[in-house]
Amino acid sequence: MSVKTAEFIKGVVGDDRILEESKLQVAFIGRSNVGKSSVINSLTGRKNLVKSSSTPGKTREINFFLINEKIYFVDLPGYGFAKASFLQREKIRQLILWYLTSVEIKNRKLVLIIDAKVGPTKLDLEMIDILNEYNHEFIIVANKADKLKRSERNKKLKEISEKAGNEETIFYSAKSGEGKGELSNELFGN
Ligand SMILES: Nc1nc2c(ncn2[C@@H]2O[C@H](COP(=O)(O)OP(=O)(O)OP(=O)(O)O)[C@@H](O)[C@H]2O)c(=O)[nH]1
Ligand SMILES: [Mg+2]
Repeated sequence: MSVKTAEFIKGVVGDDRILEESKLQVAFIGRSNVGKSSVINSLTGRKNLVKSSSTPGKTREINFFLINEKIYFVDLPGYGFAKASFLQREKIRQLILWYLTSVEIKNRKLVLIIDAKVGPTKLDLEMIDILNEYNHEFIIVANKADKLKRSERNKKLKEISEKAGNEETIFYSAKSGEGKGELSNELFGN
């Protein structure tokens, strides 16, 4: 996909008319610090569209970015930020659940981002259970693939499909740009 325009629209923490719009929403879900914001930046070719940071747990809202005036990229807050209080974590969990179960959304695609080197964690597997429970199809993006040796890849892919089910998995690196074409093709057919 060639990105001509990309702009931040708003952060959402509850009911909002933006959910009901007919535009496609591509939502990025994943653990805190797994690289959701970085993946959005690399996919759109905008270095600073979304703030990424080495301090995890910064994103507390569901952030909507409008791409080419027709598709929303949705940056969800990360789950499992260890340093957050129980209440903060619970709030984020509820917000993610609310987005996933929102019936107003007409047209969406879900991208679950996991760490390529770490593989699916317990929390990732819980998220996969939730996605399956609500019959949501999703693509798995194994980000930070630059940390993997070529020789480790097949083993990792096997581990991911054994633990996470046979979802489509794409090795990705927001750092090197690996996987951009494949993910874009998977989402938009180009
Ligand atoms: N090596 C490597 N580092 C990455 C990659 N993607 C992201 N990072 C780093 O991982 C850290 C977290 O990235 P973010 O994009 O902020 O992660 P996030 O999932 O949006 O985090 P929260 O908003 O806190 O949930 C940053 O230090 C990034 O530079 C990647 O592909 N490779
Ligand atoms: Mg983020």
